[in-house]
Amino acid sequence: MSGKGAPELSVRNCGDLRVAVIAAQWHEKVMDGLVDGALRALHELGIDEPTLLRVPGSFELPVVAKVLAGRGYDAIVALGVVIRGGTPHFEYVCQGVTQGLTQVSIDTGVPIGFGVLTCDTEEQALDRAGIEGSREDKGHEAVTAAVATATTLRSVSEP
Ligand code: DLZ
Repeated sequence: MSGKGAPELSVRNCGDLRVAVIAAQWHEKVMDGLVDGALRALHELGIDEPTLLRVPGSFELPVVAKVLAGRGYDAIVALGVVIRGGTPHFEYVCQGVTQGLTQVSIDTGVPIGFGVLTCDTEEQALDRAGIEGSREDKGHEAVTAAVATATTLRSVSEP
């Protein structure tokens, strides 16, 4: 199951990479699907002992990503679900987590798979959670993208 428009990435020789998955806890059913998809993708890639850490909400993902990026991980995968409510909080959480993860990745040079769903409804999120009936599997996609990027970076030798 690959998302509409998402490339079929071929990633090889990555079983020795150190990968951490950080998962928020809001919207449990969707999160369970994202975490399962991420762990399945890692297993398919031969990465069988990833670190899995939970944080309260998506807003807490960047700080943990930053600390892990400084501890030798080759790739990090951030998973979360933010669903629009009746207040501007949605925009602030989405902006904080997106900008935070982007900044951490660029500042540290560690690729971060962006598996944070930002949806108007729970139905939209479930459709992307990689569970039965979903059309997309964003946890799986985020792992593949992060690991593919880490292998690309590893292939570029230092001058
Ligand atoms: C506060 C909040 C709200 C309203 N909605 C979500 C959400 O849909 N998804 C999510 O992951 N987290 C949400 N949070 C919690 C914030 O991410 C954060 O954990 C709190 O503001 C505490 O810092």
